[in-house]
Amino acid sequence: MMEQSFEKRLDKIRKTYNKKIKRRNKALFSLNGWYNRYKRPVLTREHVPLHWRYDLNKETNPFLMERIGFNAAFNAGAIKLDDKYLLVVRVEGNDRKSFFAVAESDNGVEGFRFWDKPITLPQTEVPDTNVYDMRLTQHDDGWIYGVFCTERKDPNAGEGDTSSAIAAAGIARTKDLIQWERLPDLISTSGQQRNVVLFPHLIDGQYAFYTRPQDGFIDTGKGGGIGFGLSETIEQPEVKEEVIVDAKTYHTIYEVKNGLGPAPIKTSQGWLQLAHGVRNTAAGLRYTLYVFMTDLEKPWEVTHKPHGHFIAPQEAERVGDVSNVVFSNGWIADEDGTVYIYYASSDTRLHVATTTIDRLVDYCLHSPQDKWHSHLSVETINELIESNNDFMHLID
Ligand code: M1P
Repeated sequence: MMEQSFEKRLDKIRKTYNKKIKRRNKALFSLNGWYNRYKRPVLTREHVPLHWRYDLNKETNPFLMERIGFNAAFNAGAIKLDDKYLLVVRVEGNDRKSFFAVAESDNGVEGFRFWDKPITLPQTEVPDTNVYDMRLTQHDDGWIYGVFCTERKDPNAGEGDTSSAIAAAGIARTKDLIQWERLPDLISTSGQQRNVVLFPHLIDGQYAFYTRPQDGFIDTGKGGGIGFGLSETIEQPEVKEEVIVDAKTYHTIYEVKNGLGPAPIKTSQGWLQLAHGVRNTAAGLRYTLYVFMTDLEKPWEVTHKPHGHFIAPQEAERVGDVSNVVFSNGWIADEDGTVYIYYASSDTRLHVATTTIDRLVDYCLHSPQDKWHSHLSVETINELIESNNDFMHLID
């Protein structure tokens, strides 16, 4: 085989990379009117900068091979700072270790570029084996908090058990997404925690967390449901009591488990919430996203909850490392009311969907609720059909 010169290969790698990250994106027509999907993902593993992957020194890397491989760029926390759309992305190496890295765009739908280096996350006394799914909260106390899942091997795992793990909520805070201060992990009464989100305001002078209590690492067991609890301080975070905001429920899209996505968005009608629900199928777990609203004064009380999913994996989104999954832990509400929902598909790549606060509120207020039985779903459909009697000429 004729070896290609280092220079020729470098030229090709550089051009391929630049083409990838400069590609424009385009909103697609939306049949449901709830949001617009986009033609291309906003981030993939191919967006990982070349200097994280290649040793660019011809002397030490004469074949210009990748020295470090990256497997995926997905579930991202999101925030807008200084007019930039910033994502704290879960980047996963070929070594199966996830870490966080910031990617930036001028308009939120295209042109995302990773900052120069990944985030250096300070460690607690017991180092994290793996970290993922950071939720960002701009808190009234002036800090930006990142709450994420920290995973470590279960110290009680039996001999030969190399997969049992313990998941907990790790907490770090920053002012600029560059320097991070690590705080102790959240203590709670349930065995494990994932999908924990800090609420942006104090409640009764205490820090408030949405939680997801679970008995096991994958299985939520008796736990499960989106919970809510208060902690006296953030420096020694401890939630002594959790109330269930939204329980897992038989024969729904959140039958097996659910978890909150990003920190909620405040509207005049209530807090908009985005969450994922998980059900089981013969083909494995299926993750979809749903939207609901909680009370302005009591953000742990659900006021409106449309039935079923809001975003489900479709077409190419359905396939990836963990197929049939959409997951979101980041959204940005712009000053003009546009909402950018960053959702990942199949634990592989990250997409954007855009909508508005008005649409989301309308969706929550006017979509039917789940009535738990097929015949009652038919009743709901018939009500809509009846109300359309005078308007049938519009579609005939
Ligand atoms: O693989 C799907 C998702 O599984 C976990 O979410 P949950 O705790 O709700 O099951 C997380 O590992 C998440 O990152 C992942 O996308």
